Amino acid sequence: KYDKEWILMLDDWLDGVDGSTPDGVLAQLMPAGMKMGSMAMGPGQDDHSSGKPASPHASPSHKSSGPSRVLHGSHSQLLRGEAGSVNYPLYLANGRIPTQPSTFRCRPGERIRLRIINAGSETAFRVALAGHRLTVTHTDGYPVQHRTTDALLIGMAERYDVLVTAKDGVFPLVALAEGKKGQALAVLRTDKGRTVPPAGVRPDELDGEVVPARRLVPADSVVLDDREPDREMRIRVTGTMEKYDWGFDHEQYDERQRHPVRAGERVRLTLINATDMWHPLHLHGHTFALTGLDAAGARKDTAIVLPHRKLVVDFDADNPGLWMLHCHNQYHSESGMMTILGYRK
Ligand SMILES: [Cu+2]
Repeated sequence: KYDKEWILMLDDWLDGVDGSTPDGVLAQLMPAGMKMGSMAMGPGQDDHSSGKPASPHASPSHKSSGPSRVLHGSHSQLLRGEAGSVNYPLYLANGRIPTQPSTFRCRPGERIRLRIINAGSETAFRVALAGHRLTVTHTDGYPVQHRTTDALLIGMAERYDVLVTAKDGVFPLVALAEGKKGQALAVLRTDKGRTVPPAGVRPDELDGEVVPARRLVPADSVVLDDREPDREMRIRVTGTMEKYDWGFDHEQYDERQRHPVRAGERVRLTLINATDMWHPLHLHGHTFALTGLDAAGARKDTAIVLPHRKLVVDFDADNPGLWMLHCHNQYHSESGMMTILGYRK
């Protein structure tokens, strides 16, 4: 039970800042002379209704524009390597920059359900609320057994719900751009004063305990029942920052690709990260269970796989159709790290 709900939407932003565009930054990330024909989801390329494949040549909107946003040598201990390849001028919490943060007001002692969404394109956020511990109750919309933590690391498209009981005062909620320079800020306030935390404030909790998704235990109501897989699917996550050739099994996305399943099957999907970078991998249309050591793990639809590690998830094929499996690093997916799960008749 809770008294109030506080939704926190986190974002990384460059579109329109000093002439930058996401497509322009993608062009900066690609090695010179590389064609962009594998891109299928960009604006101006929605000519699929004509039956023609997307143009193999970069359209004018894909010319690099604005200053270089390419980030070299970022490092994150939590992400076991480079955190990202794009340096953002702005990190936002509920659409606001840190010098003009949004404020959530409540009374001391009230219990708040905080729903945190990483809507960014290329940034993991490490999130903490000064002076408070977080009680994690849900991830990606599915309940877990309550677990307290100081901070959470949230990949692109991941969602976490946490409970906090408000203390009395003014408390910065900081979303650190993990391994990058900058942060997003929002403020929890119970008093009537006018003080605003400085934009660069860094609560101690950010350097405290960070519970990863694999340590969460699903609530009894959503535990995936114990069942042997009918089908095992192994996919390698491939590509390098230098070539910017992100893909699965060394192939860039093609809309004819199919990873077949049949309705009714229990599927075990193993994603082997053969790259030097982490990826937030997302499956549409299903909610998988992380596989734990001796029991099914938390239910999720997006999960972080660290460099040279694997992510093993189980799901029930119970939603016939064609479903995207892709990296939720938008620049990775646009450069080819997408494929399709397809139900067989
Ligand atoms: Cu990726």
